[in-house]
Amino acid sequence: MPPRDRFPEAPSMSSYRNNDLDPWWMPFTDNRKFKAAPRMLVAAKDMHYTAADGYLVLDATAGLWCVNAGHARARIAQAVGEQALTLDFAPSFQFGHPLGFTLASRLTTLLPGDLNRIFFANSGSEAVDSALKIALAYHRVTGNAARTRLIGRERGYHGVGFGGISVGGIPGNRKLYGTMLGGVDHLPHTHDPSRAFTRGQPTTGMHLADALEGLVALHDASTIAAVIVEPLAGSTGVLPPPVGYLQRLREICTRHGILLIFDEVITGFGRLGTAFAAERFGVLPDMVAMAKGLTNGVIPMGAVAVRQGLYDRFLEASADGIELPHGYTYSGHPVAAAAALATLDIYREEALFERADAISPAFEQAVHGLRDARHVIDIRNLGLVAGIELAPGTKPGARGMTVLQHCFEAGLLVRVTGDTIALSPPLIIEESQIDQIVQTLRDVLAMVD
Ligand code: PXG
Ligand code: PLP
Repeated sequence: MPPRDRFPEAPSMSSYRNNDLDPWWMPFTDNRKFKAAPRMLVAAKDMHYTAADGYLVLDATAGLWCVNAGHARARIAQAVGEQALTLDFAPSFQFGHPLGFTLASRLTTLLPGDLNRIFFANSGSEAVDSALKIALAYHRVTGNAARTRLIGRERGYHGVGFGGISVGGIPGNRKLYGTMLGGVDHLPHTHDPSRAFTRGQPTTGMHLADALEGLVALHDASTIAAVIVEPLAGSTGVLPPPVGYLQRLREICTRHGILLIFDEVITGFGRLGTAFAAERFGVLPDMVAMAKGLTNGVIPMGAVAVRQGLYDRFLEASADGIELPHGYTYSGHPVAAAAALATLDIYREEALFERADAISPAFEQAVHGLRDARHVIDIRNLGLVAGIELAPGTKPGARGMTVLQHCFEAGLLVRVTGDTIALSPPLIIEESQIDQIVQTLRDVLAMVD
């Protein structure tokens, strides 16, 4: 990185002055504030973005938890370009193309157990909605039409479709949107503030899975279709699962004929040091939703992996005709499939999942070094993800946003969720860059109110 003033004036944005920023209604953004003082990114390579003023910004969040192999990888870019010139688009309703089948096969080799049937979508939200629909339809075609309830969890994030916000547990993402899906209930979240500064998985809290027995008692198992959880809750502040919790959920679901869906949109593709969290925790869910790292963020793509038995029941139930009336125009898009295959090649050849695992002790040690930094009230971590929770300032989230702004000016991209700083760097990160992240955060925390 070129030497630079750690806390310069906000970027001048001179090259953008004449642009009209109004038309783009930006997602999950305070549009008024952003457009008054835009944080503009114009280029990216490996571990860094280039801000509009030309200075480098170390990417501590892999974009939005998706650029696991680092930015602007030539191999992916070439695969995308070549595919767009070879077969730019092909319908996947009643037609196929080779790359879609190749990618589905490759994915099954990364997934545990018999999670070997792949349904393609274009984002995590679509993957989640697809998984929820498959769960409902599965019970219907197997003669359990009363199993229509879906169970999510408080502090869960499952994207922004109506299914995802219904099972999701973030009040702010739900309250503007009416009644959502009916018949949804939620498990309690697993965060325990009395366990602040726990390294890795908390050793207490497994019993929180038993709340599912309570919901079964309340609603009766015969009405419950599926439980969906993030193995590690990412968006709501990095909440690693208590030891034994996911195993317990699996046992209860199995006992009652309830499908278990892991939403691995963040935890998939090496974030926790294995291909999927299901492997790391040794728990086999019935479906896995994935997106983000699937294509290294280069082209949008999501997918649901389904255990073979579920798929087989659909085929048995429909002697002929379409067994699952569901799909997107861009399901299995050839250019996205090409991006995904090139991404998986990089993950394999550079052993990036193993690399994430190998570097995670140093990452844990470094981030927990911020324990005595100003405002810090908790630090949580697992694999290559960490949450650094700050005491709230004048109002919830305000201090988090101030930190994000100062970090950006100091050449560091972080993500904040409320007052928790979330770190999820590309898996190619070097130890010296981990040190830079921690030092910049320490400096910023010392100066913000
Ligand atoms: N499930 C999970 C577990 C996610 O983390 C989605 C579904 C939805 O994916 P799409 O591709 O539709 O956005 C996600 C997405 C953040 C942040 O900083 C997290 C996500 C997206 C944007 C920001 O917390 N996760
Ligand atoms: N709306 C209209 C009018 C459509 O014709 C379609 C698809 O054909 C959609 C929405 C759904 O779009 P997608 O398949 O890209 O999700």
